[in-house]
Amino acid sequence: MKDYNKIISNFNIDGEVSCASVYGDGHINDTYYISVNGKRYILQRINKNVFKNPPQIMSNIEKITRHLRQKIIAAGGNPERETLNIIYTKDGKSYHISPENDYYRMFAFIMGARTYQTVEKPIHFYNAAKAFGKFQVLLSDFPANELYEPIPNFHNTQVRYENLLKAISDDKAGRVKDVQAEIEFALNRHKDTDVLVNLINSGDIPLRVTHNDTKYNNIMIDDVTGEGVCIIDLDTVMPGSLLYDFGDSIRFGTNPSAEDEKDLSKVYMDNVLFEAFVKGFLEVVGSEMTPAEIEYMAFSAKLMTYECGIRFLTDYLEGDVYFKISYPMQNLDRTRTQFKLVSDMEKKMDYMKGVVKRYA
Ligand code: ADP
Ligand code: GN1
Ligand code: MG
Repeated sequence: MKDYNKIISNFNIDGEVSCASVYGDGHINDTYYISVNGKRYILQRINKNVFKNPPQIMSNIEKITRHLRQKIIAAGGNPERETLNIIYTKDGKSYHISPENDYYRMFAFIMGARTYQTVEKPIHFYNAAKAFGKFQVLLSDFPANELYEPIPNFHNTQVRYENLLKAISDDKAGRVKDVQAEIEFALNRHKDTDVLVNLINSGDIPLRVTHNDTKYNNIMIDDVTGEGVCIIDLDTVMPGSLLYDFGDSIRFGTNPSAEDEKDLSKVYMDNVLFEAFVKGFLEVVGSEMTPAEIEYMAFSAKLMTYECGIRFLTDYLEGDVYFKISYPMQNLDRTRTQFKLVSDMEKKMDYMKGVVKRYA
């Protein structure tokens, strides 16, 4: 058990911890729910293996939340709920370094809302699409050159593919022999890795300031209204394609089962949820999107799912060094769900393109 009091004594809040527990289902940081003097907070230990330079990501988050806060106030919204609020340390920093050299940060807990691991109602997913779209619009005038790139090539699918090839040839964990079918699935789709990278390099698809990790458990859904209240997990906000955000939302949210579901018959892309998200997203950002962005929306859903599958497979082959796991084969189960979703989307690609066309 952590000495929460010792950690939080460095932050600008008074009182003793009355309740604390490990919290959430993120794959990266260690997250804790903390209650102090009746007020609730999120405490996080930043994953230093993933984020090599925590002060840089905190600098990004300070700037982004400041920008969002101003915009939310100007629009008459509630900045305490509609964006993350950093709790600063007593010496005015956005993070605290412990004697063990761990980086901790705190946020005000967003009340009256929650995250979900799967979509309970299509309307929630439609609302999430609008909120992710709004996030995009609010950051459209953010100066991208002020942001550090927390993880270079984060959604460069070519680089992700090269990392997979290296993991296969290194075979560090001796697992290559057990995953031939998954490797073959990934290699067979090699050509897809070039598509968005080439369109971005040629300037046909613009770089914007994007979230880059728009899974459904990175948005707080209001308990009463069902609206998407706040986009959280801002660690990977950096220049990227809007299609990364659209595609990753579809990858995670349209699957009615868990990301590590073992029964693959339960894993598919739900058409109703796809349509709900497309509708909401296009309603908010459609008018700002270029024709190429719209054209590649359906493809981006498949690509982001494929890329995520490649990342899980790479991590499995490297011995589970990146994503948190709670049992030994979890990264392989995650790989299989992603590849099942890719197959399903391949079958539904014409349908998906038709839906985009209908709402664009
Ligand atoms: P990770 O990077 O590991 O995914 P997140 O920042 O997404 O970590 O946080 C993990 C979970 O903690 C979220 O899915 C959400 O349920 C919860 N959470 C994070 N920030 C807040 C907040 N400010 N208020 C309430 N819950 C939060
Ligand atoms: C991680 O942190 P979390 O759980 O929201 C990962 C995403 C993956 C996702 C797969 C920084 O997101 O890129 O798509 O797992 N975040 C990072 O579920 O690598
Ligand atoms: Mg998260």
